[in-house]
Amino acid sequence: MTDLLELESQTLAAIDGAGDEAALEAVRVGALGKKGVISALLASLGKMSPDERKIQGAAINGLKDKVSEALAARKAALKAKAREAQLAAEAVDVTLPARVSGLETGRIHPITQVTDELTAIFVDMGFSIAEGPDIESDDYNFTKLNFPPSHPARDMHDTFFFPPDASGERKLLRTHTSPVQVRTMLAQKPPIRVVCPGRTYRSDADQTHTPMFHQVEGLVIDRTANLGQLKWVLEEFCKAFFEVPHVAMRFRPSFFPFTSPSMEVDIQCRRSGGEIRFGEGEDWLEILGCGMVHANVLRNCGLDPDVWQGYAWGLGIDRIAMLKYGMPDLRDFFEADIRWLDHYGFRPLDLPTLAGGLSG
Ligand code: 2U9
Repeated sequence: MTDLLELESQTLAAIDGAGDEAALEAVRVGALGKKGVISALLASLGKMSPDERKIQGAAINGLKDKVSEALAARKAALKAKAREAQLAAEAVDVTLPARVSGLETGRIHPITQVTDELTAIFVDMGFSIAEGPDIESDDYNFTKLNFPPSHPARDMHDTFFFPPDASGERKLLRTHTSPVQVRTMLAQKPPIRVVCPGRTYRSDADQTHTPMFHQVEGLVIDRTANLGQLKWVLEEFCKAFFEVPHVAMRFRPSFFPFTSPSMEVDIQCRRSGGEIRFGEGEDWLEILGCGMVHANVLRNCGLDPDVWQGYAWGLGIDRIAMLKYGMPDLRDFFEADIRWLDHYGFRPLDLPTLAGGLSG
């Protein structure tokens, strides 16, 4: 009997001391498993006399019941403790401030915004977008565009030339996006309706000029392309871009080697108190150049000028971005100053669409 009491207190103490479910299982196997101490005691009942079995049987079965109950209670307690620990480890502080996404803090550069606005307008009119390399040949940038060999734009002061390569060819940074239209005419059969936005380079730097700037040029080649169509395209463009129902435009005669006749285009505007309004008023503002594609350019690009006509235009993206959004100094565009971008930049998800209003 003393042995049973001793065994009971030892086993219950081991159950109490089991720190986790694995340790508790080890105690259960040691007591009630196939080779466990209490199982062995139960097995010994068969060898006892009936009287002794009656007494010992009650005592051993009583011990077995107590140990089983204690094991079940300890198991439930350990499970509850493990669950509590898991809940504590996985706790989330719902009072913490939410993380601000890049979509809230990032900004679209005004040049990107205005380029997207321009391309949305021309794509809506049925134009395709074409791009080409920034590093060009003298032939595509000048010769095919009817620049005479001595033209001042070829001069070292205006154009960034690379040193001659092994074959003696002197590559350059394109001074306009016109070589993209040359490439398009050489690669595609007319009719052509294409708009070419991109970076351009000239050695020039002041409040309204930077050595790298952006242009968008357009080209239409068709059998009956004419000045009336050019005028309509530019008027529709100006109304959509400046978001006004009417624009008065002035076409002044000008000269470019690649167009004939050539014109510079002004739109009417009103300046008051540092603000500028487009489409009305008493002032004129130059915004682009245009003309009919020169017969020599058509010929240089493989087209018969007796069959095909073309009109083209070009404008500085940086300049019209400054005008539309009131940014006074072009040099700030490329300073990468985050405070400037915060102020003049656009929200990433406010994409320009003609339906939704271009500038959001
Ligand atoms: C081809 C044929 C004709 C593109 C044209 C202009 C007029 C023009 C300037 C505007 C402001 C450049 O950024 S700026 O200084 N551009 O005035 N550009 S017509 O004419 C072309 C182009 C390619 C094959």
